[in-house]
Amino acid sequence: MIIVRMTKNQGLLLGIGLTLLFTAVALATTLSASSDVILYAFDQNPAGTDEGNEWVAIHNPTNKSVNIGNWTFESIHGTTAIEWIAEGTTLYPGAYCTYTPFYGWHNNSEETIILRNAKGEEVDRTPVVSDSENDNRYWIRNNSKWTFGVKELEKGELWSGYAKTVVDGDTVDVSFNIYGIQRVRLVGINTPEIGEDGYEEAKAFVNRTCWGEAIKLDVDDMEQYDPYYRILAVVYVNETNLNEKMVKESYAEVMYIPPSEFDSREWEADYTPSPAIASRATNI
Ligand SMILES: [Ca+2]
Ligand SMILES: [Ca+2]
Ligand SMILES: [Ca+2]
Ligand SMILES: [Ca+2]
Repeated sequence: MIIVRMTKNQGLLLGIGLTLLFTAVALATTLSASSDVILYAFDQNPAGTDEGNEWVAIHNPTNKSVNIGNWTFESIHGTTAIEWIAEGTTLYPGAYCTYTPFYGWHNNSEETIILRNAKGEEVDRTPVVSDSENDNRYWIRNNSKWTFGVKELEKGELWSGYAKTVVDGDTVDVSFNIYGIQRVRLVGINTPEIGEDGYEEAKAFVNRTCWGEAIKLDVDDMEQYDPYYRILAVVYVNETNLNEKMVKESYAEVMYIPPSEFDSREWEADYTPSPAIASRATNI
């Protein structure tokens, strides 16, 4: 099953299906077989529950499309050994593809992923690595070396994904095409913690608004990650700034922590900029 863009109903299929997200996918036309596709990144211990959130990303760094139909991923130590890529799947030049089964398939210690082509020949394999950190950090290939951490994201971009799981009123697990599933903290706001008044309401509102929806992320270019390695971003659902809406509808309070690309104080209805800020604004 290939899901490029999901509606809410299709989102329900998440629990029973496999998910493939592509930057570029099409049925095969004239394709060359190639073994230049590489394993790019994977998270064997994603933030929170591992089942359904462990991901592996592959990349086609060449200038030729590659038919990756019937290719397989093999995890050496995980409970599930082999998974197939759907027939007729093409990885365009420069494209990335993330693969996320709905069950656990990566051990957190001493795991290896092997990529094989349709003939069963090994195309690439990761080193044997462990991840005891229950957060967004993952193993990623930098040139020929694998390193552990998070990647600095290209600035000024809007990132497309879909909201896979709403963790609470200000935290959402988002599925990306390049970096798998990432925990995203809605920047500039704060919602009640579990057990506090308003917690359920805020979480339910985010669930209603964006669960299973295609969303866009405007990552905070002044501070891309918080201390827990969550991506700091404004979430857009159908062009609406969800962070701002949470404040306007009283589900969240403003929590402005500079440096930040976004001054969330402006989202409050009664916000008036100080004279100094106002005069600076007119000079821009
Ligand atoms: Ca985990
Ligand atoms: Ca991790
Ligand atoms: Ca795991
Ligand atoms: Ca930005």
